[in-house]
Amino acid sequence: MDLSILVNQFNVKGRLVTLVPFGNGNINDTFLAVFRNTFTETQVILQRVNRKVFTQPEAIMRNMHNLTLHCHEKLEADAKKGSDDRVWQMPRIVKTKEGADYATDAGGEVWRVITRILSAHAFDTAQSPEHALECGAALGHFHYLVSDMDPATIIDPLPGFHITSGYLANYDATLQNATAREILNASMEAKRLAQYVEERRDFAVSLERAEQRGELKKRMFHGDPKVNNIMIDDFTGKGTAMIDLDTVSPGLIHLDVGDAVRSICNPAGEEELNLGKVSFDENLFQAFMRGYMKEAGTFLTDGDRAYLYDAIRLLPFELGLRFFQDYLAGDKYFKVRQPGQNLNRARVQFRLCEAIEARERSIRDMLAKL
Ligand code: GN1
Ligand code: MG
Repeated sequence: MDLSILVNQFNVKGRLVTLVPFGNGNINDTFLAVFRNTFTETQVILQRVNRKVFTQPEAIMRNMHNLTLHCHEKLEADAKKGSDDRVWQMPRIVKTKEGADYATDAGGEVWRVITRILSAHAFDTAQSPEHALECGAALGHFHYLVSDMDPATIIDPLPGFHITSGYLANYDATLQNATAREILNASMEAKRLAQYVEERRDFAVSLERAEQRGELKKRMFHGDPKVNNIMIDDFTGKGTAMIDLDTVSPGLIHLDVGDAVRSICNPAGEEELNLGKVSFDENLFQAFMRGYMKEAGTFLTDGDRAYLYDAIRLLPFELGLRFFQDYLAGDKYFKVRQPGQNLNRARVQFRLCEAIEARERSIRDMLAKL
């Protein structure tokens, strides 16, 4: 179906004047739609929910409905109190003209429209320690927002998401396939990465084990708090909203901290080709953690703190493994613009994991001082 006909099914004031691809997401297809009337304009985000990844798109939309219901109420109550130094925001669902949360096209694809957070931007890499600090504050505030949400109102959006043992099993299963083995054996870099995985199998399950022993408890988490999912106010440089809310569900908040750190503290970003430029920037790390602790420090338990280093080391490993498995399986999960892109993404994450391992002492010291 033509996208302009589709977006016109939603309840937005004015006439559609622009509809263009938007952002750098690896999963959903995202567009910016601008509607204008005589006096002003409204900008909204149109998204096709990727059904190959989110096999129950209706559940995703139900979750978003319940999440925004909870958070908007809390945000507005806080705004009334006036104790914050800013207006924290969260996008809302724009309903169809029939009053539904999403539209389904003739091919069964699920489309939604959400509001765009205006006068704010997200970046693909951390711009400065100040930016990293604001990313930390935004994640911490998000954890505060969802901390009292009833987990029963959320349907698991992606069973097995962030269970590293599952990704290892998936990787092993992929390597049972002859084509995958051929891809692996065709490249020195791929073989080097396979060796890298072998050396870390035990460590990869350390958080799962701690959770099984009862040392760590699930709470509501974001699931994908990378730097380009954190909106920064254009006028103040302060964090204003977390976006990309599909994976919000009960999980270990460590994983959010680890995921944010792996994306914020590597100034080269996820697509760098030159591994010499991939690094773990301790200034950005320190700033991020300071911002995070300011908003969320009070609800971290001793157990949480004890496993923060492991989470920071784990997330780049896990994401590298996911990219690598997808490369070997023929790029079925993460969108690619060129062949070999998922292999390179894996190289970057494993390099970052190495940089973290090399700085273990100073990272642990820094965490102990928080
Ligand atoms: C995916 O869609 P996007 O780009 O925000 C992925 C994350 C990864 C990220 C890496 C549902 O997120 O887990 O960290 O790519 N999301 C899902 O860029 O798998
Ligand atoms: Mg995402």
